[in-house]
Amino acid sequence: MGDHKNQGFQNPRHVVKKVLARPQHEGDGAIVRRSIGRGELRNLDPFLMLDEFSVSAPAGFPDHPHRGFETVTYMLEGAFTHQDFAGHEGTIRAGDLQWMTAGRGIIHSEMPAGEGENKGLQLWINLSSKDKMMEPRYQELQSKDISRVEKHGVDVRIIAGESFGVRSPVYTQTPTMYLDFTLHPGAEVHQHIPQPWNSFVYIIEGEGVFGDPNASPTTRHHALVLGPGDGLSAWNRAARPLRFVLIGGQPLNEPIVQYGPFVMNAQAEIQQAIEDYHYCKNGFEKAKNWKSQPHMN
Ligand code: FJE
Ligand code: FE
Repeated sequence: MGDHKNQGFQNPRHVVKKVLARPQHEGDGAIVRRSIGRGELRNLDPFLMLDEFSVSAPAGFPDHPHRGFETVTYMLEGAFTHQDFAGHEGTIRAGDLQWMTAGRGIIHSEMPAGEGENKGLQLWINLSSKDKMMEPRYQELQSKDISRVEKHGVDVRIIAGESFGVRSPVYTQTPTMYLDFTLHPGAEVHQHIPQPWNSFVYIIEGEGVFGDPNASPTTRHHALVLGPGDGLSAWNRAARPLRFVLIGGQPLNEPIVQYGPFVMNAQAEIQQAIEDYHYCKNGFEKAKNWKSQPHMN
């Protein structure tokens, strides 16, 4: 639960690792800043990847498959259009959310739809062995449908989980929290995080002090991995707004075998995924003769 009181935690979480997400090429001509999923931070159970993307047409992420995890796309600026092999299609804009549970299989395209730079965050959340082959599912929320709380210079958008007593309607197959905080100059926040969960912060804008009031400030494009404890405290001592996401999840504690867009528990299951994709079976049936429509720009 979010806490508006000026008090910390019995057992505050401290920053145990700081990673700068440097730009790298992905998809078709796209640039992403990867924090989780890069060499220094392979994964943070249950999280497999966090990319901050900034893409302008004609670059993008053309037709590609997924199996065994969820992709969560949260737009910061501009728009992105998705199309999948089951006929699901839509455009998400700044503040909108697409929570896609790929389960046994999705093939889709994700392409920029706005002029100029189209920016957002894409998080990959692993699914437990019992859920990896579930039916695919989408949860889409427009910006106006995402709950927001403003209190004492703190503005939080509740994408998943709960803050300040307000709960997101998003169902998280793997228990997850995802909060988008803006702290105005001078503001601070104390956010509860369930004890056994792994958690991290990713800074979008401004600079902030995290975990320990005496820590030095961290700027944008950095991920901060949090150690054990019952919550995170953050302070904005700068003259401009601080925006960051706080993401936490219950670890699965299962073996991870990843081959690009397929994430399973064993090598044999990866072989199976490659075969299923190749022969359009076990969840990839609709791949037969499917291609995304050309994009408007
Ligand atoms: C993918 C390479 C990729 N980060 N951020 C390999 F680029 C992708 C992929 C994405 C992606 C898509 C969006 Cl909209 C935003 C992203 C990687 O699509 F899935 C594999 N396997
Ligand atoms: Fe994708």
